Amino acid sequence: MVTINLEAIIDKALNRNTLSKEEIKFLLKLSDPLMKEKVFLTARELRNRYFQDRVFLYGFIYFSTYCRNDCSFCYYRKSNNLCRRYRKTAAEVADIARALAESGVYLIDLTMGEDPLYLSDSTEGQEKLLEIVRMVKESTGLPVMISPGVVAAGMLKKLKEAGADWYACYQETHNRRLYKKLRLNQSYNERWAIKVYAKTIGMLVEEGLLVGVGDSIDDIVNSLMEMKSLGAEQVRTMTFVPQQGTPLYGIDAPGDALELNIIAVMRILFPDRLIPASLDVKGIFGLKERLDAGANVVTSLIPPERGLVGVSQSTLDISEGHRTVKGIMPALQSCGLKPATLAEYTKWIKE
Ligand code: SAM
Ligand code: MD0
Ligand code: SF4
Repeated sequence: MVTINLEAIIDKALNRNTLSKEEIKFLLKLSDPLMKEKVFLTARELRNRYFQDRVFLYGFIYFSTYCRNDCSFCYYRKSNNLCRRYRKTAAEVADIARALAESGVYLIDLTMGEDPLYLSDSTEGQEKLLEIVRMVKESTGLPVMISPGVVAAGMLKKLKEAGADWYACYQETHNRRLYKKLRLNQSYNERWAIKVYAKTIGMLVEEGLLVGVGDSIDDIVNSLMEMKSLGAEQVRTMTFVPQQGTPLYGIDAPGDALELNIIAVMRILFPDRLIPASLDVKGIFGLKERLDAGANVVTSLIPPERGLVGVSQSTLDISEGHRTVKGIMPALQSCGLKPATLAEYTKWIKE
């Protein structure tokens, strides 16, 4: 039997030697605080090697909460009557994006439910979506990420031409059986293929993993391998937050210890990639621990008083203005980190 030794794994990680699946599992399962701290310290050391003390800040605009899908974990699934739906106009979105840009973010994440208005075969609807991207690009000049769900290849190309640099579309799990229970009636292959296509047309891609929804440690290791094969520039994980009015509301809310271990393991496996610390899981309160685990992007910055919501935490910390550049500064400082400049960010995404 091979015994696994933490010091040896850390040594391998720092020297960028490939970890075995058993070693990755060992790290993911750690619960001893001292051992975990050693892993997080390693993650921070690797982050520092590639990014120094700089983090990237992303503004988040959930511009339409209409959706044709019924994902079992999501508050905005079409059959949930409890959620308030809205659709912002292109002018409103551009105005919010401008204000976000002025506040100091350097990427605008344009997220929507799979809104039939924009994703049906109608050219008119598609044109409206393209117009939003164009206007945001024009009014901010910033890198733009789109999170529209699965779109047709032709439409993705047009979205890129309209100004989208990034395509975010999370598989949630790479276990096909579990996927079926999460993304009900949605094709696994189609969701995967459109990300592979996005890479071929030169878009940057973000892949993501949802944890605490029936996934095993083996599933997580498998996901990390799949993420590697995709070559995503940004990789994320988020803990499942149970949502009222949805099928998975009743399951026990998972703690986020596993998410933190995964962030650290992602940093070890993908040291030079972007890894978000999302404000959408535990709000401002959860930021420091995610950064301390090795994340280097703060996502889900949402301006107050604009009638905007988050995804898994639809209201948490928004109206208080905590999910703003100003609101997160104390947490960044307490981690010894500072916002990068836009020039540093654009340099990174062009490399
Ligand atoms: N509708 C698009 C899609 O599904 O790809 C884009 C937005 S979707 C709301 C963005 C992501 O939020 C999902 O892929 C999922 O990972 C995450 N999410 C949604 N509901 C969540 C929940 N209850 N807990 C944690 N993450 C959640
Ligand atoms: C986030 N709430 O960054 C957002 C969302 C979609 N691209 C991102 C999940 O946490
Ligand atoms: Fe719709 Fe996205 Fe929610 Fe699924 S995760 S129900 S596609 S908004």
